[in-house]
Amino acid sequence: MKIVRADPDGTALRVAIVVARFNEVITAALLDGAVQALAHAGVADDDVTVVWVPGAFEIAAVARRLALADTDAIVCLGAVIRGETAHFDLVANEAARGIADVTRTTGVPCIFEVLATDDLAQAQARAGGAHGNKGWEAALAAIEMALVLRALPEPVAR
Ligand code: INI
Repeated sequence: MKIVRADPDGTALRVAIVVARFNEVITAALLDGAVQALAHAGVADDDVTVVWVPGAFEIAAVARRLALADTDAIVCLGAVIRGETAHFDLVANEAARGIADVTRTTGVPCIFEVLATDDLAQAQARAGGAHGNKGWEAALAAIEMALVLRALPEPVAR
């Protein structure tokens, strides 16, 4: 039996973080958690690229560009907070779909950490509050996915 399970060792990995400015009070805290987790896991400071984009809707376009460059994994950070219009659903759904598409079409793992919450308090609880920091978790997931994919056999043409 072959079991593939990665240790959270980020040495020699290049990781990008794409972070939305919208709801920056939340996303900056997620970014903080992600950057700390990458350092904790051994990713060199020079191997981390942080790109700010206007909102969650724009994350996928930048993630795609980074995936086509020298990047082993991408952490996508945003916060979509429910308002009174359908904009919430449109932004949250398209961000999710766009980010998943980048992973599917490039093979570079993009970790989806766009919080979608009913209110600011729920977002704060997940950005360094009672529910921890989802940015930290996302960074560790990025390292794990990069290493798991690296440990698997190269794809063959079918
Ligand atoms: N962008 C977010 O990241 N979070 C939100 O909650 C949000 N809301 O609610 O509107 C939001 N909108 C902006 C959107 O991501 C785009 O930047 C904008 O529509 C321009 O394309």
